[in-house]
Amino acid sequence: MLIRTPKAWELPESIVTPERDYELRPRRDFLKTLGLGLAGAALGSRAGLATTAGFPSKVNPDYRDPALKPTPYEYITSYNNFYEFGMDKADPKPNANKGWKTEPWTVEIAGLVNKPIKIEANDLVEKMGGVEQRVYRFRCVEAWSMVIPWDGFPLAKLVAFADPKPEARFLRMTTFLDLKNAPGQRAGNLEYPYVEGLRLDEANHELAFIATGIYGRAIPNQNGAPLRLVTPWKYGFKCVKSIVKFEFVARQPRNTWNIMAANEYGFYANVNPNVDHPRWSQASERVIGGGGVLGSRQKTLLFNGYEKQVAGLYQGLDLKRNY
Ligand SMILES: Nc1nc2c(c(=O)[nH]1)N[C@H]1C(S)=C(S)[C@@H](COP(=O)(O)O)O[C@H]1N2
Ligand SMILES: [Mo]
Repeated sequence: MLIRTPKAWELPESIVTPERDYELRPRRDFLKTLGLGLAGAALGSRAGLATTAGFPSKVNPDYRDPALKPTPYEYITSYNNFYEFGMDKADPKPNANKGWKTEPWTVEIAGLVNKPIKIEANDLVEKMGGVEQRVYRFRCVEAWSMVIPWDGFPLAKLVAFADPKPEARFLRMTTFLDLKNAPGQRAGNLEYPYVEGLRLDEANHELAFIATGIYGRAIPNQNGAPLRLVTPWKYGFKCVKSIVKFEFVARQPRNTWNIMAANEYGFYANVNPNVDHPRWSQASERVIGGGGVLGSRQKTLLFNGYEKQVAGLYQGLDLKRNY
């Protein structure tokens, strides 16, 4: 039997087990966060929170399944994957709030489009007609999940705004590069900048969303301020954070985790309980914040519960090969 030495950037197998993953330390803080609600909108302008345009957001009832119980705000904003700011779940919150500025923030729309533009994130939100709130399931490839009330706008609006040329078939999204403020980039724990991609029909799907907020407040730095992708039927690594560039391209782009380990992370990243990760099962998931500190477990659903909406995108595609 071959014994592999995991590389520094690889996800350790221990993170998919329900052991002592959710540290006991932040538990105290959860008690302080009850009753955010109404104060939310005003908090948007506080230091560390960016892209305040569009708030207060309005709930879109079409994307709010009453069966879903949102994960407490404190878990969503302190249990993070954002390797630019460190590899532990607790790293991004402190490290992304030590002087890294996410406002103002320039976003570039480029590539095969009729309307290339460089625009400030708040101005982009205004052009998109403000923000709405949707409650989505969130499933990380590491087999944990949350339910997140996102504020933002449909990605399809940005695509329409860009007015892609007929040759554009994919959308490539790139995160910032800032060696001074991002210790993970200095350490080179992944190849940077972080990039992700979608087919254009995926980008235009009604569920694909650009989040600028959580729970009605501007999105915190650690969650990908000022704007990040949300594709709820795909594994979390698809949801590229702190985007600086939307580039319309003709050919399928590479994505960061696929570059790091192509046999473990594909382009599609569709949530699929029937296709295991080479090193762990994807059949079930640990619910963060559910049932005590360690979370309860539940079965993982095909396309993360959005099969009815998205299965049509993948008709005829071998989901085992196209993981
Ligand atoms: N730029 C960037 N985007 C990223 C990541 C990252 O390390 N860098 N991690 C991804 C992974 S693996 C997950 S699970 C989600 C986590 O989002 P959250 O911290 O808001 O829950 O962000 C994704 N987007
Ligand atoms: Mo993830």
